[in-house]
Amino acid sequence: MSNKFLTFSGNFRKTFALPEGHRVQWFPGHMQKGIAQLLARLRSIDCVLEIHDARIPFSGRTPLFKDMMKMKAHVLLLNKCDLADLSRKPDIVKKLQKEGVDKVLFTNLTAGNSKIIKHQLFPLVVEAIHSKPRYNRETAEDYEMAVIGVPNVGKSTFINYVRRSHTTIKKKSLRVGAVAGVTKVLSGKIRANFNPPVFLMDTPGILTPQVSELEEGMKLALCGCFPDHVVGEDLIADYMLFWFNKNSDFRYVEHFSLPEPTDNVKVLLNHIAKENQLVKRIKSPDSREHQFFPDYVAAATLVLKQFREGGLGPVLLEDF
Ligand SMILES: Nc1nc2c(ncn2[C@@H]2O[C@H](COP(=O)(O)OP(=O)(O)OP(=O)(O)O)[C@@H](O)[C@H]2O)c(=O)[nH]1
Ligand SMILES: [Mg+2]
Repeated sequence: MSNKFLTFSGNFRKTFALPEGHRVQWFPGHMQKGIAQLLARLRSIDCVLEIHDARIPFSGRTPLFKDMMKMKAHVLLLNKCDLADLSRKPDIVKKLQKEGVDKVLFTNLTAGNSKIIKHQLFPLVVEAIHSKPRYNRETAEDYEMAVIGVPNVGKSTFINYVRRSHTTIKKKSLRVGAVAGVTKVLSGKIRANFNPPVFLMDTPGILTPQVSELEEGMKLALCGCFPDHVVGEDLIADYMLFWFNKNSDFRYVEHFSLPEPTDNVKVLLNHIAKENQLVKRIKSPDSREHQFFPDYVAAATLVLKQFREGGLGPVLLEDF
């Protein structure tokens, strides 16, 4: 954290609010369909492997997944650790345990070789499976897992990674992408290991139809779990600014070469638009001449890209 502004006595907002009429909500038809398909296949699944973003270990996990956790063996993978501040990892693990999540792994799927996936994943999954009744699958020798989670947390990347590193199968990789909603349908069984025999099933990212807590929704949006236009690029950038200021964390000032901290997102976006010559040309209806304005959406898109690529350093977007 940059110390230079630690004594800055700006009058920052204490709470975050959206302008009237704005909501953080995204529940397209493919999610509803995905839930129905997933529930229909649940009988043949031994374990749900939930992937979530390590920057928000407690926020935004869909209630449906918490219910599934009670019925099926469950392992939580907190992914994108390269972007997360994990200096309080033992506290995170403890809090998750209190919430009933006792099998957690921390992963970074951009690293070429994950020792955690190589050595810890399958033993933990097998342990989880044998700690719960398997009912109709009691005598099955293979293990079938559904990879579930909110959008854009790395579910498809994980399956590609495991298949590549644990098998010799040369098949086309699943489609992945840095935007929410790339996978829209459940996949078939994908072999992910020979011994023990493990099959994975990819699923579309699923959100709750109604996000009840505004900040929880904004954290998901900041981590890219919604398409940006659904919430608004400038509003997400505003939440980022709010969060940094609230935590007296002024890394953004240095990173974006601002003269000092600000609680006004327009100041930040104006500055970025100017520095990067991001302008919008609009024809005046009266004079029919072109007028030039800072392009706030383009500036906010740039801010979010840098945040999500880790340009501002690792973060943990939780208060606990
Ligand atoms: N920095 C970082 N990026 C990751 C990691 N794992 C996956 N990604 C990136 O995250 C983005 C989303 O990955 P996907 O695998 O498509 O995510 P998904 O959960 O399948 O997303 P949906 O299909 O939309 O639900 C891609 O740009 C990946 O390259 C990670 O550990 N660290
Ligand atoms: Mg996917």
